[in-house]
Amino acid sequence: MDTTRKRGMAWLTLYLLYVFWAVAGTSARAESSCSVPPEQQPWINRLQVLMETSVTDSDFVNPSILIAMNLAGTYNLEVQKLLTNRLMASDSADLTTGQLALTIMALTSSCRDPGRKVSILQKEMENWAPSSTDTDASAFYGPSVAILALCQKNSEATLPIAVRFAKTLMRDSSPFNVDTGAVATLALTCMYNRIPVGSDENYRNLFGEALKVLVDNISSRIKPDGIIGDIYSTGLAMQALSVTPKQPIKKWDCEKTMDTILNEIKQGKFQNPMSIAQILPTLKGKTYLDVPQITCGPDHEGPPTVTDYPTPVPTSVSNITVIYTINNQLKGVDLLFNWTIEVSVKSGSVLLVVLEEAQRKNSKFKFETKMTSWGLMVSSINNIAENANQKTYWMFLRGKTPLDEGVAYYIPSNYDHITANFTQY
Ligand code: B12
Ligand SMILES: *[C@@H]1O[C@H](CO)[C@@H](O)[C@H](O)[C@H]1NC(C)=O
Ligand SMILES: *[C@@H]1O[C@H](CO)[C@@H](O)[C@H](O)[C@H]1NC(C)=O
Ligand SMILES: *[C@@H]1O[C@H](CO)[C@@H](O)[C@H](O)[C@H]1NC(C)=O
Ligand SMILES: *[C@@H]1O[C@H](CO)[C@@H](O)[C@H](O)[C@H]1NC(C)=O
Repeated sequence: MDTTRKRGMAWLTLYLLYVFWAVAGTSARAESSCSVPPEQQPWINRLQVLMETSVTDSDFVNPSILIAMNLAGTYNLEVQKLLTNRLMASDSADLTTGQLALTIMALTSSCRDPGRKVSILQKEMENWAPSSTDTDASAFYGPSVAILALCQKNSEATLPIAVRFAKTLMRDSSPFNVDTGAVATLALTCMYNRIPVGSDENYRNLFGEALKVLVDNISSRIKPDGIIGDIYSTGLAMQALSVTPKQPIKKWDCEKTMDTILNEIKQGKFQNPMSIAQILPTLKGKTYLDVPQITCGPDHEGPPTVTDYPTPVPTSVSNITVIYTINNQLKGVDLLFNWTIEVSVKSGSVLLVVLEEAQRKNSKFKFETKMTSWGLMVSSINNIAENANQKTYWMFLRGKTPLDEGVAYYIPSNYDHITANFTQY
C-alpha cells in the first residue's frame, strides 16, 4: 500500500515536472536557450542606433524597421512616430502583397489600427495563386508574410487561405530558399498555434506536416559554424527554429549560431539597416510572432548609453584595380554582349563606385538602379532591364560565387573580378 502511494507520488512529481518543462519550453525558449551575453549588449545597441538613424536620411518607408524597433524597444521616439505616420498614410494600392503585409504588422506593432488594409490583403490572398510553371521558392516570400499578418489579425478567417497556401507550398519542387522557408515557418506556426479548439484534426495535421518539411529543410542548411543559409538569412531562420512546434531532424545549436553572428557583427557585416531589421528581433529574444503582444506605453527605455563606438579601420588612400564584366547571353539574339573593363577606384570603395567609374569610362557600361528596402538594386545594364514577369535580373558574382550583398554595400578587393550576369530565377 505504502509503495503504491509512493509510486503514485513519483508519477505525480514526474507529471508536474513534465508540465513545467513543456510550459517553460514553449514560452521562454527564445530567451533562455541562447541570448546575447550582457557584455556583448553594446554591440547590439549600436546596431539598433544605426538602424534607427538610417530612417531620417532615407525617403524609403521601410515597415520592417518599425517592426524591429517596436520588438526591441524603441530608442528614438521621433523616428517611431515618423515611420508610423508615414505607414498609416500609405496607399495599399501602391504596395506589393508582401509590403502591404509588413505594413500591417508594423502598424500593429505600434498599436495602431491598420483598418481597411487588412481586408484588402485578405482579398489579395484569396485570389492568390503562384504561376503554375517554374515557381521559384522565393515567390512564396511575400505570400508567407501575408499569411503571418492575416493570422495575427484574424486567424479564423485566414484558415482556408492558409490551407491552400500550405498545400501549394508542399507541392512546390523548386530549390529550397532559407529566407522564404523561415518566413513560411513563422506564418504556419502562427496558424498552428491558433487552430480553434474543437476544429477538425486535419488542420493540425496539414500545418504540422508542412512545418516538419520546412523545419527539416532549414536545419539541413545549418553550416558547421552555425550559420543557417547565409549570414543574412540566419536571423529569420533563428526566429523560425525558436518557435516551431516541430523539432528538426538535425539538432540546432543556438549558442553556436549566436556566437558566429556576434562575430560577424563585430566584423561590420551588418551595416545595411534592413539586415539589422531582420537580425535584431532574434538578438533581443523576440520573434515576429510577438508583434500582437507588444504593449505601447508612454514609458520607454530611451537611448542606450553607448559612447565607445568602435571606429572603422582607416582605409588607405591608395587605389585598387577591379575587373568588371557585364554579360548578357539571355535576351535578344542581336543584343548579346560579354564585355570586360578594368577600373581603378579608391581602396575601400563600394562596388557601386566601380560601376560608376566603368560607366564614365565607357558608355556601354551604363546602368540604372532602383530603391528598395535593402538599398539600391541594379535594375538595368546597357539597356537590358530586369523583368519580374520574365523572372530576369542582373546577378552579381565575384569570380564564380554570387555576392551576398548589393552593390551599395559590397567592398571589392584589389584585382577582384566582378561579373554582372543577366539571368533568371
Ligand atoms: C526574392 C529575392 C530576390 C529576387 C527579387 C525579385 C523578385 N521579384 O522576387 C531576385 C532574384 C531578383 C534577387 C536578387 C538579388 N538578391 Co535577393 N532576395 C530575395 C528574398 C529571398 C526575398 C525578397 C522579398 O521578396 N521580400 C518581400 C518584399 C515584401 O520586400 P521588398 O523589400 O519589397 O522586396 C524587394 C527587395 O527585397 C528586392 N531585393 C531582393 N534582393 C535584393 C538584394 C539587394 C542587394 C537589394 C538592394 C534589393 C533586393 O527585391 C524584392 C522585390 O522587389 C530576400 C530574402 C530576405 N531576407 O529579404 C533576398 C535578399 C534580399 N537578396 C539578397 C541578395 C544578396 C541578392 C543579390 C545581390 C544576389 C546576387 N548575387 O546578385 C541580387 C540583387 C543584385 C542586383 N541586381 O542589384 C540578400 C541581401 C543581403 C544583403 N545584406 O544585402 C537577401 C537577404 C538574401 C540572403 N539571405 O542573402 N533577390
Ligand atoms: C525539403 O522539402 C522537400 C519538399 O519541398 C521535401 O521533399 C524534402 O524531403 C525536404 N528536405 C529535407 C532535408 O527535409
Ligand atoms: C565572357 O567573358 C569572360 C571574360 O572575358 C570569359 O571568361 C567568359 O567565358 C565569357 N563568357 C561567354 C559566355 O562568352
Ligand atoms: C583612383 O580612383 C579614382 C576613383 O575612385 C579615380 O578617379 C582616379 O583616376 C584613380 N587614380 C588613378 C591613379 O588611377
Ligand atoms: C549567366 O547567365 C546565363 C543565362 O542565364 C547562364 O546560362 C549562366 O550559367 C550564367 N553564368 C553564371 C556564372 O552564373
